[in-house]
Amino acid sequence: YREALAPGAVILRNFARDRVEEMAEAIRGVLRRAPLKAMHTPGGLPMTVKTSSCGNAGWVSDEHGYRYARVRAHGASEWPPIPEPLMQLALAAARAADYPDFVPDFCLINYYRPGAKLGLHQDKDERDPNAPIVSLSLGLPAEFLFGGNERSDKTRTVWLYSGDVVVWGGPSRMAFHGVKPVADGIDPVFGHCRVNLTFRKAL
Ligand code: MD3
Ligand code: FE
Repeated sequence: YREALAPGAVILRNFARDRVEEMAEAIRGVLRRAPLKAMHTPGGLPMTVKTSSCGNAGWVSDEHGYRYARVRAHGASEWPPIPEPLMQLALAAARAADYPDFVPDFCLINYYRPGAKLGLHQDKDERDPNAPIVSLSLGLPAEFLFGGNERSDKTRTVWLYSGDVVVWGGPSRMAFHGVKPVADGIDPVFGHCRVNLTFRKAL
């Protein structure tokens, strides 16, 4: 089930297939404490993807730009810890993709209703550019776009299905990528939505 996608990037097809319901339960727990929000792009437009966070930071986007906001040292945090089943899955996936030392401190939850999409972008707000990103797709399938290190580089598309994991590191870590508008459908566990989790070393 291991597919090489690009140098440093590997798809682990169905890696979480037997744990989709367990993942759904863990995500519901996070969202009760940290509800989904539609962030705005730095240009002021609302994003069609809603987000929440867990771990030692929260991802924030507004008119000041994109950034990670740390968990406050004192008082209640807005962001719950990464649930243990999610953390274990991320560690196992990183190991399977030959990144045995990867330990994420943050997980971004992206929630797509049909029609939601993510424009072509790079993930470059994380402190350690050598750490990979582990991504888990759940719910409705999505057509994922990825290109090269320049926005103008040719892009390829790949379908990602519920339970698929992709690990992005090495020369692929700064590749441009995005998600085409999600088509409507019904997933047996997630219904009319797609959820993507990205585990990162953010701080
Ligand atoms: C390729 N999320 O949250 S995950 C994001 O499906 C994001 O919600 C997408 O891009 C989603 O930033 C894609 C796959 C992914 C994550 C990080 C990458 C692909 C990547 C970093 C570098 C190259
Ligand atoms: Fe991204």
